[in-house]
Amino acid sequence: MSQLLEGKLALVLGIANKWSLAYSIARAFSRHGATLALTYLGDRQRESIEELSRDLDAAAILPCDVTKDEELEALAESLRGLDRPLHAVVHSLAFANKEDLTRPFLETSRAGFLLAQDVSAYSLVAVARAVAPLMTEGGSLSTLTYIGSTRVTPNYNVMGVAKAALESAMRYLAGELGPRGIRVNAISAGPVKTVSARAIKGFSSIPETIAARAPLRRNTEPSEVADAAVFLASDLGRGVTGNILFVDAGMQVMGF
Ligand code: IMJ
Repeated sequence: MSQLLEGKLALVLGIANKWSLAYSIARAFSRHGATLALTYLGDRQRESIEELSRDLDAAAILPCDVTKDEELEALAESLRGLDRPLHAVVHSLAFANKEDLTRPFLETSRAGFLLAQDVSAYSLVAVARAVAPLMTEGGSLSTLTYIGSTRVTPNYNVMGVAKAALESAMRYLAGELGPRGIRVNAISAGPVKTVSARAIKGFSSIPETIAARAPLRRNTEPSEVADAAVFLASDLGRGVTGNILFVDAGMQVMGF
């Protein structure tokens, strides 16, 4: 196995369970030699993330609610305590109220809109501000997005608007952090059966449609998303910033 991330410290936010894309990414990072710092949301997830990370080289498992500035500051402080530079960050989290992913978009409440923006888009800015000072040797910050940011996708609704903001924030951060050698990119993954996708009305018919229409005639595997994240975090990605890398079996190019 090539050790593309040998000697690097990587922070991965967004592991909720074994289906999480963040978990596939953490495993791939670990296989490629990275040391990990992982975050979880709330005490309920602490045990499951500890169990999931047993086989990984995790230097720290830390609580982090990205809507709370104090928790982001505490996260940065804990990472500073590891006394080594941070090289890679993966932001793989989103949230919208379930009702905003089922009712017509027109019915989106102000509070629901702001919640989706706060957790799913603003958090990239907040995380970047908290941890960029630790990335003293430069590095890579990657987030996860979805085609629903630019195309109308049934039920994606308020999340589509949040992903549009996330992608734009990614570009502005790339512009500002580039001079410090920090690259910022997004991976736009094809639909993957994670818990947060399966919770969606009508999701079960999507894999069949993708397999019939995507150029590769199949669905996206979590390991493919993880390998793209390794590329972006590694020196192989050194010339890439401000980009959206589609890992979607080619589905993005189809018009119909
Ligand atoms: C989510 C909603 C509607 C359609 C969707 C998705 N499709 C896919 C997703 C087609 C692939 C998954 N996705 C890309 C997401 O970003 C999911 C975000 C999400 C999911 C939930 C479910 C449970 C909940 N809140 C959520 N917030 C965000 O309560």
